[in-house]
Amino acid sequence: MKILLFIALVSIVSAQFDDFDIEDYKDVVNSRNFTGKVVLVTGSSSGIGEGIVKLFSILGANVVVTGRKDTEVQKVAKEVEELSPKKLKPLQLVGDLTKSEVITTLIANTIKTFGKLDVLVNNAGIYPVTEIHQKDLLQVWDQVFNIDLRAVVELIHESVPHLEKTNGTIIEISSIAGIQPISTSLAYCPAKAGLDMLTRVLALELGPKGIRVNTLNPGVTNVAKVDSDRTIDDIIPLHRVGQPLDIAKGVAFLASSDASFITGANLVVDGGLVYNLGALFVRANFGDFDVDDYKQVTKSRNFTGKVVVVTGSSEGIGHSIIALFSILGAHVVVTGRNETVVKAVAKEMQHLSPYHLKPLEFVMNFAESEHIQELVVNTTDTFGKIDVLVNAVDISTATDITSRNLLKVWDIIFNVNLRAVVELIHYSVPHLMKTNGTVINVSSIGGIAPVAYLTSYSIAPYLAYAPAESALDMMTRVLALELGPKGIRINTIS
Ligand SMILES: *[C@@H]1O[C@H](CO)[C@@H](O)[C@H](O)[C@H]1NC(C)=O
Ligand SMILES: *[C@@H]1O[C@H](CO)[C@@H](O)[C@H](O)[C@H]1NC(C)=O
Ligand SMILES: *[C@@H]1O[C@H](CO)[C@@H](O)[C@H](O)[C@H]1NC(C)=O
Ligand SMILES: *[C@@H]1O[C@H](CO)[C@@H](O)[C@H](O)[C@H]1NC(C)=O
Ligand SMILES: *[C@@H]1O[C@H](CO)[C@@H](O)[C@H](O)[C@H]1NC(C)=O
Ligand SMILES: *[C@@H]1O[C@H](CO)[C@@H](O)[C@H](O)[C@H]1NC(C)=O
Ligand SMILES: CC(=O)N[C@H]1CO[C@H](CO)[C@@H](O)[C@@H]1O
Repeated sequence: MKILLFIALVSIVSAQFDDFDIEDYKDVVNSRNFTGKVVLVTGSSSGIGEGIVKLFSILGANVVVTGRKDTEVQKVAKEVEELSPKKLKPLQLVGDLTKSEVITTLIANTIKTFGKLDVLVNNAGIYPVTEIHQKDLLQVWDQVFNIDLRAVVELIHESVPHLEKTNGTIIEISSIAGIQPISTSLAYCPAKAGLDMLTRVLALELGPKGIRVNTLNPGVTNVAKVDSDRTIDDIIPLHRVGQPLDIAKGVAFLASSDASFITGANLVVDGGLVYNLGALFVRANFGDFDVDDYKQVTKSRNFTGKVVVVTGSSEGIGHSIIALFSILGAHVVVTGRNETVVKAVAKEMQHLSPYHLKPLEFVMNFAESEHIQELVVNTTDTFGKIDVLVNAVDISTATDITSRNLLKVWDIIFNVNLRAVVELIHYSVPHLMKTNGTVINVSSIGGIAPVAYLTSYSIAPYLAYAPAESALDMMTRVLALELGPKGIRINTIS
């Protein structure tokens, strides 16, 4: 019945629209001819970016070569010029994309030199090893998020007026690490998950403006031109690591007219590796539980003797969570920005507690590093330990790519909804290890599917919120790999 209805709908739809002209079919032969197009690729002085810019030059485009090292940019620019069928001279730009001036100059010079922009490829990125316990975690975290995500948003913000004029397209180079967590990539995986979600939110906002936005997720790619690692080759279903050309071909496809109906997509170019990462991990077999473990389940809702910290617990969801834990017998910590409210909630919790336990009151601003550290110190000073950490602070302001205060909203949301959470977990882990504790973060369905608020006639997308929540969900998965062996469970509720 359902199938019949579906077929009926399809035929009604196809009756209303004409198919493309036969000339459009014939044009597919020329779809990889980028003559007359202007293509900007960030981080194109080496590796994957170098491969992309070279391929576009061979396909006839005017290209922009960018990178942080002058000599590398010059070398690649020279090679690119030789590869161009018409020996087109590329524009060169050396600079650090985390600086706003560099981004402004990059776009201004591209328009000055070539008069327009057709294809923007955001490829520049870094992927240092990061784990929750490392001392310089927040410093590395900031670097990764600034380069891999924030600079991308800023560059797109500056490019949109130009891409609108050309029906241009944006391609983000992400990673399979944005889809599948890797235990030593605590910053990289969430940043890439955020990037993938950014693509989906932008597809909603920029589609009506004629701009397509897609993501390409490479797997293990050989950028150093050395013999690849046998073990990696073995677990990749196609039995070899990728080459920059494999990625460049995917980008050329997404940029071409062959992809004219594709937006908001993830194109995975990894030889099938993403589905086989599990082969990297060897799992031990555990015996069944004792029957007493089954009986313990009757007491599983009794939190007597447990210490529960809930951020943002003076209002909303956080307030409800802490009320339930108080009723279940736990010691709780009430946090919030407003002292009067924190005091009132603490009093209410004491009343709800079966033992009339007095909560710890903690007035704080979640964007302040010192407050986060002090929260952990004061909790352990007062109660001697932490068993459960619930992150329920949440800012969900809507914003969009053209908004003037975009980066201001972006920074607030990423600082409070994501960076502060990482920092709090960082300080809590030594204590949670002692109690086999658990971390729960309250995320949002906004981290799973892109969200747009529908006001009467226009949409106000969650351009910053959805990527931040998506990054948070991915951070949970990376931490689950790292903290599991330490006896700490971590989960997200969306
Ligand atoms: C690409 O298109 C240009 C003009 O649009 C044409 O001059 C050129 O011959 C084409 N190149 C190829 C390889 O078909
Ligand atoms: C962009 O696309 C629209 C709608 O398909 C079309 O009307 C317009 O001519 C295109 N503009 C350019 C510069 O190709
Ligand atoms: C919860 O456990 C504590 C001790 O572990 C016990 O004293 C208390 O009666 C239990 N509460 C309930 C409601 O079962
Ligand atoms: C704190 O909350 C109280 C009660 O809701 C309110 O009257 C007061 O204005 C708030 N203070 C600040 C600084 O927001
Ligand atoms: C944390 O504890 C210290 C020392 O007891 C105290 O001075 C400080 O006010 C507490 N911080 C907060 C935010 O309650
Ligand atoms: C934590 O879990 C380990 C392994 O299950 C166990 O040996 C240890 O006693 C537990 N520690 C606490 C404090 O519950
Ligand atoms: C600080 C924090 O709690 N971060 C995330 C988890 O919970 C909130 C509430 O839904 C999320 O939106 C936050 O981003």
